[in-house]
Amino acid sequence: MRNYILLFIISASVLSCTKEKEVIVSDLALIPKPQNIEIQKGNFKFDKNSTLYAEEEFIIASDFLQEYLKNGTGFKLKEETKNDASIVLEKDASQPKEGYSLIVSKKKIIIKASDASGAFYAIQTLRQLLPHSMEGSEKSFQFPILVQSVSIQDAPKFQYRGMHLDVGRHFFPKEFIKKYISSMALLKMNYFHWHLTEDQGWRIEIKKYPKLTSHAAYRDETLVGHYSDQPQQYDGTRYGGFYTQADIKEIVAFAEKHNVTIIPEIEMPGHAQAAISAYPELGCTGKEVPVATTWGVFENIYCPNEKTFAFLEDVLTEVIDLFPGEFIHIGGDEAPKTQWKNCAHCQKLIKELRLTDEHGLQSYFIQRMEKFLNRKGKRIIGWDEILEGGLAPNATVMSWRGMQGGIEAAKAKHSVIMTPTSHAYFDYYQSDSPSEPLAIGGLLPLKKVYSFNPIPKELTKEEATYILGAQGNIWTEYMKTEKQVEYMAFPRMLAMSEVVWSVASTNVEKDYSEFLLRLEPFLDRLKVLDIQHANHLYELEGKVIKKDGGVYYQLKTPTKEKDIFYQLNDGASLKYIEPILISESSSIKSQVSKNGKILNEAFKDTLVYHQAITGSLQLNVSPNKSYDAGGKEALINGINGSDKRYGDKEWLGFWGDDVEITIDLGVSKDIKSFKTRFYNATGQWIYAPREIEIFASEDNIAYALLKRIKLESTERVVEVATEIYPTKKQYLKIRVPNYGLIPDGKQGAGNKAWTFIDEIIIE
Ligand code: TNX
Repeated sequence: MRNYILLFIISASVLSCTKEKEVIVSDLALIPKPQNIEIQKGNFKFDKNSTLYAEEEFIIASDFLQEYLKNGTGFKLKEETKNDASIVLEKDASQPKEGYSLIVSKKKIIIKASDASGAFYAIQTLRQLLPHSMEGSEKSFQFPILVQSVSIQDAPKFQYRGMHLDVGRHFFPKEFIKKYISSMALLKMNYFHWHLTEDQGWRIEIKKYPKLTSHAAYRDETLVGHYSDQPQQYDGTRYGGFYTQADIKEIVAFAEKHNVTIIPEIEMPGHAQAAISAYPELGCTGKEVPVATTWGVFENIYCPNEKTFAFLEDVLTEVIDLFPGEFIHIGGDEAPKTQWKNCAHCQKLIKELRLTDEHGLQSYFIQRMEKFLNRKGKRIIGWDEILEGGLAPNATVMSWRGMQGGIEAAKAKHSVIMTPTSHAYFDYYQSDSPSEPLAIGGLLPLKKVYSFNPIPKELTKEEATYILGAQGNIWTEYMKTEKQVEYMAFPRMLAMSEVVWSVASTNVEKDYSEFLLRLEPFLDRLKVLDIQHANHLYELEGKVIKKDGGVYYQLKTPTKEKDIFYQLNDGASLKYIEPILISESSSIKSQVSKNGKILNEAFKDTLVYHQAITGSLQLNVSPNKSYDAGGKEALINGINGSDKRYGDKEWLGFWGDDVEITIDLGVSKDIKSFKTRFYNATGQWIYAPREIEIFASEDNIAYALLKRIKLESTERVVEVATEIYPTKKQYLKIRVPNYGLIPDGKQGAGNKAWTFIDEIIIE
């Protein structure tokens, strides 16, 4: 049961005498949404006579408020006794961990918290109740400010509310890191996962190993365009940068004042080519290698020899001194074992330690580093590959290849942070629009982030307590500038803040549109903060629905109070009122407007009215839950998926399964041709099948093979189109065997490949 009020409307009778505008919760535009809000009548008048009392323990909260007011208004609150102050931050041991109560009344603003985090978050809520124009630093804001009277009781859902940033692929200066951390604080997020070392650059000064910064922090040049563009081209420009230990201390102190803990990541044993480039003895071949200039997974990984362990212990000793937080991330992902397989020392070690294989050796590597870090009072986090070959005893697992790693780890009573590619990879596209800037691939629209539930159904209540929370990841292969990072981070980070803070949604459709009501005004706050953000709020969603044997096209726009206009087959522009009946192949163009003003680019959809559209379909396995947004019917709804993004609701994704699709056309029909499409994105582990088979039947029992088609194309979208010797049948069966395990040398080698299937067109 939700114990907060969604849309609390002040009673009409009160309003009619005061003529005040109705205030509803969404007007307050608070993100993440507090657990419980009750709006009261009236306002608190905030002016130069307002005074402050704050308990000593709440110094980060009171300092933040004073600093904030000084920037926005040029004014600081005078301190007063608890009784006389108009803004009071007091200790109340009955408040939940990191939670608070905030009561704004005509006379006072009273904040109660049991810990410093709670008090800090109360101030962030108060900040969001103040006009967004105060976020500016012109000191020009005019008093008095009327703050809405309200009573808020709030606490986070998860203790881990994270954002990640990869500074290895592209380097971002100190000031930007601070800006990123301060936007996390505004959203009550508390862990900044700082990915500091990569194949393409080492970014943290280590005094004992100066070549890590003089050499490993720079690459000769960088790939231009997308990794899959052929031929590959490079910019010929040296690129790099790093943080000095002084920079890091400054950032850590800044983060502390924003109630954010930094988790540094020092990758091992993979993603280590830059370090090996500086110190070739850390690799198994001893050969010189360049700092990587392209993206992907590299075979030059640390060799598990004593030199490497001494190096890593030295590095981590300096890292520990810089970062006071409990966690150190040691990576553990994407470490191809080719060199370990061919290295005499590694093979000897496997025998000596009685390990089964190279995975066991990786596990030995991580466990040894864990022991070292545990002795120093630190806990390790690793990507979910650290499950392979045996999990280090106290490790926390970051589940990125879906939720499965997290499920396994939680069942084994290990702490888990959920950050699956399907819902947490903010380097994926956020819209299907052709005008989106180049990104790595995939599709992760805002709504999908919002719909994320970090607690998988597979876990019992007890097991679920091991899920510490979730995190949004920003990998920066395709983000060269600060503005680009912000564009990818916002507004998805706002949705993620709600996933980890607020009560989980039980009705995504309803709650998402309420979230958008708060998001629209919140974007003005981001603007004043000079934070770039994407805006796809006015994009239309088209959906085919089938009713009483008819096919209809439904249009939806997620925000309220908008009109939709559409043109069917370039006909007259009509206002959209209800789903449109479709009886032939059609094109539909639509646009959103508010008060006559058009808000978005025209959205175009094409519907192929084919033989199977009125039929039904069965699958032998369900598509993966992360890629089944359109339901199985999406395969015969007349609409093709995007050419560029496999994550839309038209593509169905299957992980490792052999798929069998049975289509019932309803009655026997003349079948003359068959068309479908598969996706290839090896960087995302997606492979078109090697062959498919098409069968037909009249009774759904005896099937005859119509065609076996070999697929060899490596194009992003593999089109299958084949004529069929005309045959009159009611049922079709399509067999799509999975590609198999991902071959060596490719990203995700050894894992199961994904299969993505688009519309099946029968004519
Ligand atoms: C996989 S997530 C990676 C990163 C890439 C990212 C791109 C993870 C542990 N490894 O190295 O940047 O995909 O989406």
